[in-house]
Amino acid sequence: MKLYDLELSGNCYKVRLFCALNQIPLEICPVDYLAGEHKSTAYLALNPLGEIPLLADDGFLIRDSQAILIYLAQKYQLIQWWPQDPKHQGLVSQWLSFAANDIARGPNDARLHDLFGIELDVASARHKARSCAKILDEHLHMHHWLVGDTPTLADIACYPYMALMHQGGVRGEAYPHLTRWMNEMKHLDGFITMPGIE
Ligand SMILES: N[C@@H](CCC(=O)N[C@@H](CS)C(=O)NCC(=O)O)C(=O)O
Repeated sequence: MKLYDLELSGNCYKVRLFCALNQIPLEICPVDYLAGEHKSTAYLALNPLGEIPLLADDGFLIRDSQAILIYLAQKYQLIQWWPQDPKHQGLVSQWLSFAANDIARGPNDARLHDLFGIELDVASARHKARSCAKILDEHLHMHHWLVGDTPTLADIACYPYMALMHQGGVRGEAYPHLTRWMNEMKHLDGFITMPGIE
């Protein structure tokens, strides 16, 4: 399986982390982001959205980090990560959506502005980042993992950009339960890191 990847991308890191935690072999195919390779005709033929990550599995192409996580969990029957009962699966999906929407427009956007110089409303992004941190902190005050008693795809999808939030000018210290959870993620067997996550 080939992952079209950028080392500095938290979305790509979600896939790399999940594969590392589950010993899923992955061929990393670095995309030259600065040169705009993800907008080249050849790449757009693979992913018309011009985004990474993209997973290629024996001719089957799938984009979007959340969708890739579900595909891998289902393919390898890692049902502890992607519970099959409706309520737990619904709750995991709820956090996958939170990662793809709220976290993307909050800590992810603030980091894009500060680290990569992308022009956007950074005050709004930081405000949304703090809101994400507060929501997660309150949830993790009452729950050890985001859903159920063990880590799931919900934790994998939400973790990277929360752990990178400081690169968008929002510190995590004010959120003790979020900090506890982020530390526990680092202690999972097989955990790998990425630049920006100490
Ligand atoms: N919802 C997608 C978002 C992917 C995404 O925005 N990727 C960024 C890199 S982290 C990208 O390729 N941006 C290029 C662009 O939007 O033009 C996911 O979760 O994978």
